[in-house]
Amino acid sequence: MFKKILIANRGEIACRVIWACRELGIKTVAVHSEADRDSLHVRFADEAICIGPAPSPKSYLNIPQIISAAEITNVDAIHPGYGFLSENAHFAEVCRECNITFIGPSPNAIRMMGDKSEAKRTMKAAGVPVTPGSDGLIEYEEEAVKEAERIGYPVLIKATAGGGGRGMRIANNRQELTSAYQTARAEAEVAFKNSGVYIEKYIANPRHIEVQVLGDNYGNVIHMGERECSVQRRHQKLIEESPSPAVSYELRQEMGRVAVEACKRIGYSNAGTIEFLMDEDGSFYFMEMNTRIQVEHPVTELVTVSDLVAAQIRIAAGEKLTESQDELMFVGHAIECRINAEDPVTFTPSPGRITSLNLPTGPGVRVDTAIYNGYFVPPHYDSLIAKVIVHSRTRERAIARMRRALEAMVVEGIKTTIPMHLKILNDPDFQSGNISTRFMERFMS
Ligand code: MV4
Repeated sequence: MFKKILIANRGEIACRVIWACRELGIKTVAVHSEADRDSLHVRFADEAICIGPAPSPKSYLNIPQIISAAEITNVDAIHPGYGFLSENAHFAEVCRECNITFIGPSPNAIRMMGDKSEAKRTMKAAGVPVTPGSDGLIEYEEEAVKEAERIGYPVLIKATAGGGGRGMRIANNRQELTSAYQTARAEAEVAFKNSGVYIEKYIANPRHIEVQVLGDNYGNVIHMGERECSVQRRHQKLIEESPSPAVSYELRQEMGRVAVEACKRIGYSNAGTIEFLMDEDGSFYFMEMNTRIQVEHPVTELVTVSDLVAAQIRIAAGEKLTESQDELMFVGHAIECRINAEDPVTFTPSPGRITSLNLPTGPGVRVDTAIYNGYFVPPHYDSLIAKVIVHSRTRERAIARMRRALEAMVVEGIKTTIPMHLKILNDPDFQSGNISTRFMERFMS
């Protein structure tokens, strides 16, 4: 097992990784920007090193600085958390060259899944259902026209270097296709310096459902069920839950089976997430694969009684998966609300000092956070300040528990999205599980 790990991240996920390391008896090294001197991850780590000024390109994305910190402190491994360098294949390669274990999948797996068109082709070849569309990149407009006619309008042009909703253009007919294709290409070139695009059938009102997978270095892969992530705004998830109210036992078996089969075929190791679009008729299609631990991993941890971060570390250290698919149990229902330092109506960021704080506790309530009373929420980073996660026997009870928890939560001095969450929890469509990726559009109007 590793003796010492460097955490190349900040905020709640850096703390989450430190907790896992402490339980495993592993020493920790925090890295931080000048704006994060007073952060909890710095205080709770055994050692801390300042790696640069507040802007992330100069600190949390600064590979030479992070590698230097790792060499000075003589760590065995680096945990990248989510965001920042977590899906940077080059960084994973640099770690390998420096004899530091990158806690995540191989550089090749990261690179392959980072190219959305290649990821889709790989998944299709591995037997995963994919949205009808082009088999690879579309090089000419005539090709786009031909494909669109074959699959039928409306179609979506997607940037292969995109993902997470960036670089997509819809075309409802032949007239719209020309500009959709040209704009998508031009935008992709500017945004990603890669103009590659592919085309697929547009699914009008889908759910976002993702399957958690875990693979070790010996070819063993298990799935840990699905997460329903349809409640989002501008591709930022707001609420996630497990199980999905739209997924039956049989559908879970089927989605899990294809996810595991695909990971075995590509030799995937460590934690990963396969994202699906689910149609109103229950058919599901591969969308993207995330090769990192995700923000919403706690809902899976609660329903499977597991520790995904500890599992990531054990796998990276060369241990075998300890549980087989048959041994894994799913218990009850978990919901996560992401609490952001934002105006709950306009969603504009609200950094500043926290002048009063009460975090919810009690049966079935977990809070993943790095804030404390008197903490200054810096303006330089993502506005996520806490994740409130509840667990109960049923979805209905989990919703009641979340409402109770959020009503007891006090964060003064900054605006937060707590009032928005309470409103969603009271919505009849949310309560009946009648949600899709368009839920927030309806909800806001
Ligand atoms: C789609 C789609 C409909 N049809 N693909 C958005 C994020 C990126 N990963 C892919 N996305 C979508 N792809 C087809 N063929 C609709 C979306 C989409 C979406 C997906 C998941 C969650 C929220 C979303 C919001 C708008 C659009």
